[in-house]
Amino acid sequence: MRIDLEKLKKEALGLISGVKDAKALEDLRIKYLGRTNGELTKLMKSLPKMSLADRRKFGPLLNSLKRELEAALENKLAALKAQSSKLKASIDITMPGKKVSLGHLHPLTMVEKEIREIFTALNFSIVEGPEVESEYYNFDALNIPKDHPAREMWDTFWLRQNEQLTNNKKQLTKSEKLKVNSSKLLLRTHTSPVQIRYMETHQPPFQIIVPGRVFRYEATDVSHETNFHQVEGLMVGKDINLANFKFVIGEFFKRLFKKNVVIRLRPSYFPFVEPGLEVDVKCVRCGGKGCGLCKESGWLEVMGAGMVHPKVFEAAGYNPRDFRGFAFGLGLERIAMIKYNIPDIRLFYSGDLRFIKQF
Ligand code: YSA
Repeated sequence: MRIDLEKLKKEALGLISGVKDAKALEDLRIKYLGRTNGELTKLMKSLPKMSLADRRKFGPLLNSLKRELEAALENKLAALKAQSSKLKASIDITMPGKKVSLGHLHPLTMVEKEIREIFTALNFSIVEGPEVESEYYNFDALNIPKDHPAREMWDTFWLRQNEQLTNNKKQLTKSEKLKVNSSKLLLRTHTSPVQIRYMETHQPPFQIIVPGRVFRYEATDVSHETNFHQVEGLMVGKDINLANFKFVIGEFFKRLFKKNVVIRLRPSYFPFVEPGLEVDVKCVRCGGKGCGLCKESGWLEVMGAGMVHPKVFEAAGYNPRDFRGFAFGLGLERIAMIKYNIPDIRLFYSGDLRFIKQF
């Protein structure tokens, strides 16, 4: 009995002193001094069954252990309370909180989103196409024949010949074989191949835009990247003409730059349009007087465009006598640079947070 009491005392005092919170302390009180099942309580309850000699011996010992445990519990509770109020006092609730910086969209994503919204409001549908493209769609079907000097306008990243495509040739139809034969794979150099892909499977009238990533094997500088984005536009119907084009892009630029914009169309050459055009807008910063943004010219070059070439309609399976249409292609980075006054295209992909956080 003597040994048991010593062990109980040592164990209980050890546990009480190691306790970290009031709840655990209360659990210990119940474990040892709980009214029905407390370990010490049970020993005290067994006193009446003991012999007189044992009662005289153990009664005082049990009582003194009970007082000792009660005192230890009380002291520990006081210590825990003091500790928690000290902790509370060290939190200064008048201090300003830490600023949580929220993420946001990349400026290119913001401009692309805005362009999508504007054209959707003008009743255009949004279409996408593959980034790995065949030579057929990227060049041939767009009236850019092999070995034609015009092809040099688009410096190309070529991919290794796709063996699967050539192995499967036997199962292809005659017209599919024709495409595959001329189809080395490449990273598309512009979004124009989606014009052909869309017309192959849809009948006019329709109007679409095609936002997407394009790739060019060329040196980078302030206005050129090897990996950039374009937005293609295509509207085809029975009697679409350049006046329709002028209205649509006039409306587009007015909504994008949130002011009236003066547009200038200049003759240009792209093999997939006739006539071909270059579109300029009067400098949105200086209003045409000449500044750093427009390189003192008063005008900003914003897109290539034109009336769809009959050969492109033919390649897509249309009779060119039946339909007319306009097409255009703009560089997303260049538009974002004008809109946000960004001096160097390479900033978009620099990952520099000082740049990104400004938007
Ligand atoms: C023209 C007529 C159409 O009917 C339809 C589309 C086009 C556009 C044509 N497919 C094209 O790619 N023309 S382009 O070579 O002059 O590029 C279009 C736009 O992409 C340019 O006006 C420019 O804003 C942007 N761009 C071209 N090369 C770039 C570039 N942006 C960044 N880095 C480059 N390396």
